[in-house]
Amino acid sequence: MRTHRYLSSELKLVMIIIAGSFIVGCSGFDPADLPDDPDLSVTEENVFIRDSFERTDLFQPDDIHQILFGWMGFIWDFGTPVQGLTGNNVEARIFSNQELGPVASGERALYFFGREGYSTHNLYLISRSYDLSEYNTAILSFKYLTFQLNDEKLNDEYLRVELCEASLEECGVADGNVDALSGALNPTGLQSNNWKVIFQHDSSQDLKTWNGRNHSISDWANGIAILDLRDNEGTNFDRSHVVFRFSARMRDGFVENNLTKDLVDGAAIDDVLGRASKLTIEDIF
Ligand SMILES: [Ca+2]
Ligand SMILES: [Ca+2]
Repeated sequence: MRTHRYLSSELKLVMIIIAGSFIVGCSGFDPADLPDDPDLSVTEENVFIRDSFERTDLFQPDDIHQILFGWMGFIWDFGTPVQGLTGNNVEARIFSNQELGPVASGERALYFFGREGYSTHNLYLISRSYDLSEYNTAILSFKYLTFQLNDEKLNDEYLRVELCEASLEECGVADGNVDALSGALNPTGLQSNNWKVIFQHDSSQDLKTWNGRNHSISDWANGIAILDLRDNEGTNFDRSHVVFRFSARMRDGFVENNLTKDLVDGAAIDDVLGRASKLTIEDIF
């Protein structure tokens, strides 16, 4: 119980500030309302995913790393599972703060980017399937930065977090703990409307001048999504098989698809932390 009280006080700090904004979705979200550095201390028992991307490759050839970091796989919308290195310039790749601008923490962060030249693509980084059936609330926090994902003409560029609200089969992630390279991910399900948006980036926070190299640490925004794990009436949402994903959509990427040039469409994440609590949202408030 001591743990819960401790957790509760931390959560109150964050949740009071963002009261009402996230429980059912992301409408009205304003990253400026969040504390600069949410103090989400953790106990090992309630962490289900944590990744600061302090490594060279998003995925290693063995499955151990994916278990370790909590991801099922990465895929882009042509349905080709990739390791973030062979996606025909539509990729998720870890860069250091020597290669691109400063990261939110440590020395590395994960960047999503598309391909130059008006071919809009979706990129999905998919979590493993988590059994959160013993919990009432889950909180996913992370740092993010987007680069010119503010195409007003198309309103078609974003960084989102989405939750599978149907069966894992219907979401295209049938074998919830098998890595992407095995072919377990199904592009049709991945692009279906079985995924509910639980966070969307604030496009007004995305300066049109950012190019992957000219931002500062303080430009990284706080992202947070809160799941009411009790709220599964009328859906197939199964809290014993919780799968979420980062979903990025963009038109372009690096200029001339050259990693040493400016990033004119992209999104970056760092410090991903998912925690589950037995407290209900009412308890927390
Ligand atoms: Ca990092
Ligand atoms: Ca753009």
